[in-house]
Amino acid sequence: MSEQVKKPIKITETILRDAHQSLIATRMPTDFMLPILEKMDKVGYHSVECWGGATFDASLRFLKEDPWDRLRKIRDGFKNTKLQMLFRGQNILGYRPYADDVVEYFVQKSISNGIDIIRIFDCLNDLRNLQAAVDATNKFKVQEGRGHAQVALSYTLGDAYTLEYWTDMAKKIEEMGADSICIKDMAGLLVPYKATEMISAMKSATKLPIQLHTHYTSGVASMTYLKAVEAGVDVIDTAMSPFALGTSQPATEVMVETFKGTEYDTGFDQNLLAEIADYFRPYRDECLANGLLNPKVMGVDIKTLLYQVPGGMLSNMVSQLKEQNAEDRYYDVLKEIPQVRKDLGEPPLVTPSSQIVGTQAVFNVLMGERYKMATKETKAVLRGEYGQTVKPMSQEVIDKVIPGEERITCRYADLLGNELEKLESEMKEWKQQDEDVLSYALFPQVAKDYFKYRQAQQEKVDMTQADTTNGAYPV
Ligand SMILES: [Mn+2]
Repeated sequence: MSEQVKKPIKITETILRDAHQSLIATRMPTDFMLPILEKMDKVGYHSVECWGGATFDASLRFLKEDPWDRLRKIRDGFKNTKLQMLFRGQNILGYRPYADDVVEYFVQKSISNGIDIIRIFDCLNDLRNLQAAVDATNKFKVQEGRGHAQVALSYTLGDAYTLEYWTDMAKKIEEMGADSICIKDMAGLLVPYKATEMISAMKSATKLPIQLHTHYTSGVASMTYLKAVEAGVDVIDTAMSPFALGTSQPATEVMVETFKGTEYDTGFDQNLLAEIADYFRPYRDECLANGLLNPKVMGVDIKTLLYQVPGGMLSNMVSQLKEQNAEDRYYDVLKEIPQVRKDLGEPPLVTPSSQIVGTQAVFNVLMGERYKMATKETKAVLRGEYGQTVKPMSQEVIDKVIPGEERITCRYADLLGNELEKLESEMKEWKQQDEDVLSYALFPQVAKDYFKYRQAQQEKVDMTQADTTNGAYPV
């Protein structure tokens, strides 16, 4: 027998970002992370995902932490391991499209503060919404000697999403100057044998490394990774066991053990991983005890597979129906979702398209007539402001919701003037570091509240002097 060719599977650890975002609403504080970084740095991870997504918002809003400070501290802790972040294309880490000057500046500051790999996605898979961030990464890679642009495709099911669609996208991503591709399966819809087909097809379409990101929500994720690895995927995303499974990722230790002794052996030290898990486990217990971690999210949610709707979107929908005293319409709304999705050009369901489709479906059902009322966001999607969808949108719905209005076919950001200067002038009284303008750009009110809190801390405001009703914060 010929000697086995070694092809160790690479691992991105998500416990500092997606795992706690998915399980405990992104509440893990920086001070808890820092003592374990030195050990994590010795594992040999391909990268550690630690920033982006909701971490930025939650740091400022709930933890009263500067997200930039978190990034710099994590960078200091990882001497050998690459740091990775998630980036919402033209929406950066926020919820609206930004002008290119803000996108470019954000990328520059992310890299200079410590990020190596930027994973960039768009909720419609409109690659035009990713180009500015990819170009900026490539530009600062040259300047900073660090930076990797990974383009993520939001994985979804539907007529339009054939193997040809995915492989065609892979070729375009290669052409646009990305360093790697991620298949981002936010709802856990990619089942094991489909992963074999998908990864094989992608590998023959592009030379770029391919990373797979999924969630355990529907219960198939570790089997999907096994088939994907056998089909040649280069990197998988996993989370240390105390914050794995459920709505999070498959467990790091389990995947490492699965490939031990095979050509895909990671070579990771299980004893070291066990020491790291020991550090996180008491915190998991604490989160279970204080209710931050709800045991409900740890099970298998098979509705995800039945309705192809991400878990987060279902819980949003339930709370919207509750507010209207219409919980009995749950299944009507579930049935309405595919119709709305079709009307809007069959987009993937990921932030923010998931919320837009879900909310419109609730409106359609509760009003008793389709599109009798349309949300601001539904109108914006129909006007083309979020980008181009894979299938055409319904002309009938366009005529009903935005009659006579002009629709956009260009990239929306091309219509936006530069924004940085205006943002700088709005927040200059609070500015203590260059990065503050970017925090303000993403979350103006939340950032301002944080800046006030920071100032109060620095001025050592005494509890007895603090004007709590007007929002001044004691130390
Ligand atoms: Mn995710």
